[in-house]
Amino acid sequence: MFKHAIVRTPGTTLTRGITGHPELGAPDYERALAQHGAYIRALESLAVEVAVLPPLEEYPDSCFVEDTAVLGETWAVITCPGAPSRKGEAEAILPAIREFYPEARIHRITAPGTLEGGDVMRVEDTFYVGRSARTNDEGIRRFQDILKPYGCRVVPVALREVLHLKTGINYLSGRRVLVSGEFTGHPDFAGFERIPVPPQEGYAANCLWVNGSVLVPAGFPQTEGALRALGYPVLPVDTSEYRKIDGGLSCLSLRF
Ligand code: CIR
Repeated sequence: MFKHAIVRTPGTTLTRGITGHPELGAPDYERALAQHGAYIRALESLAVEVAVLPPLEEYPDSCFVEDTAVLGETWAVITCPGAPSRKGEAEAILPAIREFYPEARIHRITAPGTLEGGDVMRVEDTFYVGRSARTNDEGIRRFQDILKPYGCRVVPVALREVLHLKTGINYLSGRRVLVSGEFTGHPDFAGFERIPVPPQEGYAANCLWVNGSVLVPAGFPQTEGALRALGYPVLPVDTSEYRKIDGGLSCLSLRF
């Protein structure tokens, strides 16, 4: 169960967020704000208390708070984002983390290590970590050292196509994962029940399991139908403006 979430309101500079898909155009700020509000309400409807942080105009991608920390029940890890323009976001999330965790349980990934939370997928006490353009071996090693005393296991996963691990695979519950592209047949996840999203709905692999329900990006009927058929209550949430800068449902919050 998640009791809390932390989100950050996007700033107007969101329109300059990093993107691998410039052909989609820049996000519409007003629409992005409205979508952010609806996202918060969806989490609240699932009994999650949401802490909303103020915009950080100097960091265009700072609404994607998931990348700045990894949060367990009793510990927190502040990451070291691999994207140069996002490095300062890690320091900026600290005050919010201190509201929930004692200093001795707040750990840090430091340079030359890099790690972004979008590369970390938790399955109970195992943390799968994508080795990506944003997360390097040193970052994964450091993450492993931090988590070991807490009895958690870290499994590195090499990525080929996606930005972050959770761009292409997300844990639902009951050893079930939603997968797209390279994860459809990935050997590291052979022990899971894999729910494939069709190639034209690849973006919807980034769904978010929250307290028994699943938030699904709006506009992906086959994925939505597959989840409903599995018995999950489904909440469609429109993330069209975040998609333009490679963001999805999970990136927009830290949940714990
Ligand atoms: C970036 O490239 O860093 C942002 N435009 C998107 C971050 C998405 N975050 C995530 O998947 N966890």
